[in-house]
Amino acid sequence: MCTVCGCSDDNVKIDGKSAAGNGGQSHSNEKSEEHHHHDHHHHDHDHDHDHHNDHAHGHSQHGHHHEQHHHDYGKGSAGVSVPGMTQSRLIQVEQDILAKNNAYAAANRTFLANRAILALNLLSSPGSGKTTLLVETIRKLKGQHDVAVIEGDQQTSADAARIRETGAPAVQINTGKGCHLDGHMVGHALQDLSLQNNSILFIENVGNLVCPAAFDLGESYKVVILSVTEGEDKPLKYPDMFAAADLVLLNKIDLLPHLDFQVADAVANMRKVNPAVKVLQVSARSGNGLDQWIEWLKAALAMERVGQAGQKSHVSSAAE
Ligand SMILES: Nc1nc2c(ncn2[C@@H]2O[C@H](COP(=O)(O)OP(=O)(O)OP(=O)(O)O)[C@@H](O)[C@H]2O)c(=O)[nH]1
Ligand SMILES: [Mg+2]
Repeated sequence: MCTVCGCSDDNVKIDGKSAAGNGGQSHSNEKSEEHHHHDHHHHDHDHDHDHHNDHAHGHSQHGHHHEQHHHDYGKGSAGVSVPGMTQSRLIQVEQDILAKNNAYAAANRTFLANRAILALNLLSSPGSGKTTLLVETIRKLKGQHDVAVIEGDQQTSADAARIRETGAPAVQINTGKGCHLDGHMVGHALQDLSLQNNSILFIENVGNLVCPAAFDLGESYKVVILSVTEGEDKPLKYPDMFAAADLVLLNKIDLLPHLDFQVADAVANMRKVNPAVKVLQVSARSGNGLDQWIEWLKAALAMERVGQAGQKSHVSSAAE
């Protein structure tokens, strides 16, 4: 969440052009305002008791009391800790940020639904294979479905360039210090793409297993990619991301013979935080499992078309 990571949208660029002055989505003011009060507030970690005592105790009596060195800064009601901010103020700031984001996301969702566009928010840690998977997916869909891509990264337009090589249109959003895409940025990018009705829009989020989970972009589904090199424990360590997933793609399965990664354990961990989540095993490198993913996409796209029909019968005006 932004209140923890300190990310800001001050330096957002869409296809290299500044997206500054972006209508109140920035929360940096709220943060800096808090910093002015820094000296006057006592932080209220009720769990943050005198750790020096714990330290001394652990070593003098038993030597290896590692559990006593566990400081849980997520135990407060806000689920996070920021020096100088009370838990209730933190909750208020987060609610304000997310309410603004949700309004932009809702507008995006209406825009997309009116065109029966299937929009997928692709989320993962850096390097788990989002862009590689997209390139291979676009190749497989070529001639069958229109595809467009919004690429999110802190810096560079390298991923948008990789997508454009396939012939699909792509817009690059650079988030600067920001660690996630938000509804406002995606709304701008939607205007820059000439999207076809009943097409597929892939939104590659910034590589990060934490912050992007909280930000609705107006997508139809969140697809989380976990690669087998990252370890089976990731769903337990980053539960918010896996809890938000509609589909998990377990990527790089071509590497399994070289690793001691246990697929069954990884899936069991995903189910602990998201009991109903669908999991597909794929390799963007070898192409293994990609046909199932393509089938999932086609089914979701068909649903989108039905959704549009259902919505149109209830909506009399074409207003957005
Ligand atoms: N062996 C193997 N390598 C893969 C696979 N998919 C991606 N890679 C490699 O993993 C590396 C990272 O892939 P990217 O597609 O750039 O990953 P990403 O998630 O888009 O990365 P960021 O955009 O930086 O977050 C590249 O070297 C890819 O070639 C796969 O299925 N198997
Ligand atoms: Mg990428």
